[in-house]
Amino acid sequence: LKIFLATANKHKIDEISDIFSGIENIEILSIKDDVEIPEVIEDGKTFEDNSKKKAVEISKFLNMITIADDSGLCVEALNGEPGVYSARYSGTGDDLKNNEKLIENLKGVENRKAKFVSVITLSKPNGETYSFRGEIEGKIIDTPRGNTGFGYDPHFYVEEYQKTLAELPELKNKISHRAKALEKLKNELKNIL
Ligand code: ITT
Repeated sequence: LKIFLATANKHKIDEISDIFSGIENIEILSIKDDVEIPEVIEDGKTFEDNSKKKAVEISKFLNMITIADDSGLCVEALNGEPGVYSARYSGTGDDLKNNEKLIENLKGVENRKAKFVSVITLSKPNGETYSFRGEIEGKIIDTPRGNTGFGYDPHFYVEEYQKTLAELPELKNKISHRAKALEKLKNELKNIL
């Protein structure tokens, strides 16, 4: 069975393919397989809304079972920002600029508590959807550490491992928000399909 992974973010494709590997009879396809997909406007107010929208629109377009991830960083002292606006927080899609803006906005702020959220939605071509949420807690550090992963990873410090997600290449796909959401989907996959 082929499942399409609807994302334009190559880092997500790598992570999700890795987490989802080794499931019998399932083959993951993405834009890396030269499938062209239209852009989906992410105008939802929640991760759930945007995740569903991406999965449903692409599933209908391709007439294929499709999964999508909508994710982001929620910082407690910033009232949950950047949240659903994480990808373009600085007004650009540039990770370094987004990180700069985050650290700027946290200047002098003591409370550094944050979480990553991922909502994974599987949609069937008839529009039936199944959504799963995963979260990981951490704190934002000013000086970036590590060079793996993407996005805000170098600033996201995980207390339990005393490292940022960008310093945990082996572990990230076991402990991340995305891994947790996908784990829930995996457990339900037989019932859903
Ligand atoms: P698609 O919509 O095409 O999937 P995108 O990158 O625009 O790609 P989102 O709208 O879901 O995806 O935005 C997610 C942003 O949240 C991402 O660009 C990062 O800035 C941040 N983010 C999400 N997961 C992350 C992770 O595991 N590590 C670091 N940053 C992450």
